[in-house]
Amino acid sequence: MITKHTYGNPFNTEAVVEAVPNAEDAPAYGSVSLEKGFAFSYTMAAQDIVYGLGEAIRGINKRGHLYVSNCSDTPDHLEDMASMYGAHNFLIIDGEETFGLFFDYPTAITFDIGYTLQDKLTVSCEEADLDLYVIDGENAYDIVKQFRKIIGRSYIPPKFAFGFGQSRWGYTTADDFKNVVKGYRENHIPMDMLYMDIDYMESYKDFTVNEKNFPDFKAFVDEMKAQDIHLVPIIDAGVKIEEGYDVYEEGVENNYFCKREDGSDFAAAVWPGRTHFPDVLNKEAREWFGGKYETLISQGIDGFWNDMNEPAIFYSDEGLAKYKEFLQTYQNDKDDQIPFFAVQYLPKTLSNSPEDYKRFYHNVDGKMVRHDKVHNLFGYNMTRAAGEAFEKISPDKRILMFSRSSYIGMHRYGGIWTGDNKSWWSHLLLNLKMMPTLNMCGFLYTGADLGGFGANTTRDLLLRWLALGIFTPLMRNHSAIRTRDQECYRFENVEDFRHVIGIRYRLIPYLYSEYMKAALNDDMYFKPLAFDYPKDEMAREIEDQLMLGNEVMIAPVYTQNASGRYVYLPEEMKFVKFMPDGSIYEETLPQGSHFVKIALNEVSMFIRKGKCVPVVDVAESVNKIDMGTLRYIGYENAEYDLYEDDGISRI
Ligand code: MIG
Repeated sequence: MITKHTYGNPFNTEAVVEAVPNAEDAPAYGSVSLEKGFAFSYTMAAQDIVYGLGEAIRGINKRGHLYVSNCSDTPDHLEDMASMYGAHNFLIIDGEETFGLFFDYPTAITFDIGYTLQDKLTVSCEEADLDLYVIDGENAYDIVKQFRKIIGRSYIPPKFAFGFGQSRWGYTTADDFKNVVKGYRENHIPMDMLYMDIDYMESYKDFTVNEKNFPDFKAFVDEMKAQDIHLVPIIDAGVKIEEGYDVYEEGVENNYFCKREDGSDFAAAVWPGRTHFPDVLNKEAREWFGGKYETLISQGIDGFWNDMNEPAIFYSDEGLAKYKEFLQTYQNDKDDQIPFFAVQYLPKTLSNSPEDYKRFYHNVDGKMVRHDKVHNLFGYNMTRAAGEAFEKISPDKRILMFSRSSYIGMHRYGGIWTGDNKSWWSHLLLNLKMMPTLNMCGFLYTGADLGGFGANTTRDLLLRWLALGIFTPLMRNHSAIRTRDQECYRFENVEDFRHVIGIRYRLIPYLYSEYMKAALNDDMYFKPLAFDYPKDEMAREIEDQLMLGNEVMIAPVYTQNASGRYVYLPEEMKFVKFMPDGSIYEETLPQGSHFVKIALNEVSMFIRKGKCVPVVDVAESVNKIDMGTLRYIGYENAEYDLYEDDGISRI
C-alpha cells in the first residue's frame, strides 16, 4: 500500500508515473515538521536496517552517516563524501517497523541516518514543497517492488550492451581506436563496444566528429561494425559557443538555452571553453536537443553516454570575473600581503559553485525556474531528451544509453555508470555494494569503471574487478587520461584476461535473461542476501556478497594478495569455478561459512539449492554466441525458464 503526502507546491519531477491517491492523514510513521523548511524524523530501533539511496558511498545498510542528494561532479569517492552524481531519494527502514519512503524533491535534500544521533533518522530540505510517498509492505523486497511499479519500467538496452566494452579518455584518432580493437581481436579477448571519449569531437562540440581524424566517419563506423564492434560516443551537457556551429546557433535563435535573470544566455566554461546549457527542463528544448543525436545515429551509431550533466561547470563568466578582480588586488603587491590560503582556495571555488547554480533559469511551461531549485533534474532530463528522441529516430531498435547524473525517473530512459572511481581495492567493494541499492531505485543497467578510472591500476586489481564486472549489466573497462594503460592486452599472461572476459560471454544468455525478467517485472537483478533470506540473521548483515537473479549468489574477491575468501552460505549451494582450462568445477557446500579458494584467473559463483544456470561456449562477440552449445550447470533435474528475444527490437 502506498500513500502520497503532499506538502506545499511541489515541482512535478515526473519520477512517479502511476497515480497514487493523496492521503488525508499524516504519514503513518515518524513525524513531519514544517517549522524550518521540511523535516521528517523517525526513531530507529537498534536492529533496524536502512536500505536505499541508490548511488551513494558506504554500505548497503546506510545507517551511521549523512548523505545529501545533490548531483555533483565528484571524482573523489572518499568515505566521508556526502553527494555523488545521482539523487535517489528512496529509503527503506527494515526492522521493528518496515516501510519505504520516497522524497520526490528536485534539489538538495539531506539524509541524516544516525549521524547526529545514532538512533535518529532525519530527512530535511530547505523548502516544504515536495511529495512524500510512504510504502507499506510485507518486507523490504516487497516494498521495492511496489515502489518500482509506480516509477515505471526500467530501461532496456540492446543485447550487444551485455558484451564487454573498452574505454579510455585520450583515444583521439581512428588509428587509436583501430589499435584497441586490434589488441582485443588479435588476442581473442571478447569485446563488443568501444567507447569514444571527448577527443573524437571537433573542439569538444557535441554531435560533431573531428574530420581530420575521421575523414569518413560512417565508413569507420561500418568498418567497426563488420568486426562486431559498436562505437559508443560521449555527449557532454555544455554546447560550445561558436559562430557557425549549428547546435549553438539554433539554440540561441530559439531560446533553447538556460538563461540569466536578464534574459541573456548563461555561459559556463567546460571542455569546449565557454558553453551554453540546453534547457532540458523545457519540453521544446528537450525535443530539439534529443533530435540532435540523429546526426550520429544516421552515421550508424547505436549507443551513447551522457557526461558532465550535473551539470558540471569549470567556471562561469561571473565567477571568473570575481577571480580576476581578486588576483588584480595582489598583482602589484610589494609588502607580502598575499593571503596565501585565499589564493590557494579561491580557484577551487570556481568549479561547480553553488553561486553559479543560482545564476541561470529554466523555462518550464513559460515559468522561469531558477536552476538551484531543480538542480537534481538536469542529468535526468538530458537523458530523457535522448531517450524520447530515440523512440522517434529509431522506432524499431533499442539504443544503448547511460548517463552520469541521474534522478529517479531517469531509469526509464537509460542506465548509469557510477562515475570517476579510482584504481583502489576499496572501490571494487564499493562497486559491489552500490549495485543492489541502485536496483532498488530502478537503475538496472549499471556498472562501475572496471580497473578504476583515476590512479594507476595493477594487473591483479583489474582481474579481480573484471571477475565482478562479469556479473554487472554494464561491463566496461574505463580509465582516465595520463593513468597507466589499462586495456586487458597490455598486461602479462594475456590468456588470463581472455579467460575471465570469456566467462562473461558464456553467461550472457543467463545474465540477459535475468536482466529482462527484472526489467519486465519491476524486479531487482542484484539483491542483498537478506531479500532472499529474510529470516537468516547472518544473511541480514552480509554486505560483500550479492544475490543475482533467482539462481545465483556472487562473492567476489576484493582484497589484494588473497588466494580466496570467506563466504557465508544461507543454505546449501553449488560452488562453481570456471577454470582457465575451460572446464567447470562444481562442488556442493553445506549451509554455513567457508573459505573458498579462487585464483586470479578463475571466476567463481554459487548456484542456489535446486537451481541451474545456462552456459554456452565462449564467443568473441554477443553476435557470435552459439545457442546450440547451451547446457545447464548446477543442480540436476532443476528447471530454468530462459528468456530470449532478438535482443534489439523494442519491447
Ligand atoms: O572532466 O570526458 O566521468 O568518464 O572520461 C572529466 C572525460 C570529464 C568525466 C567522466 C569520465 C570521462 C571524462 N569526464
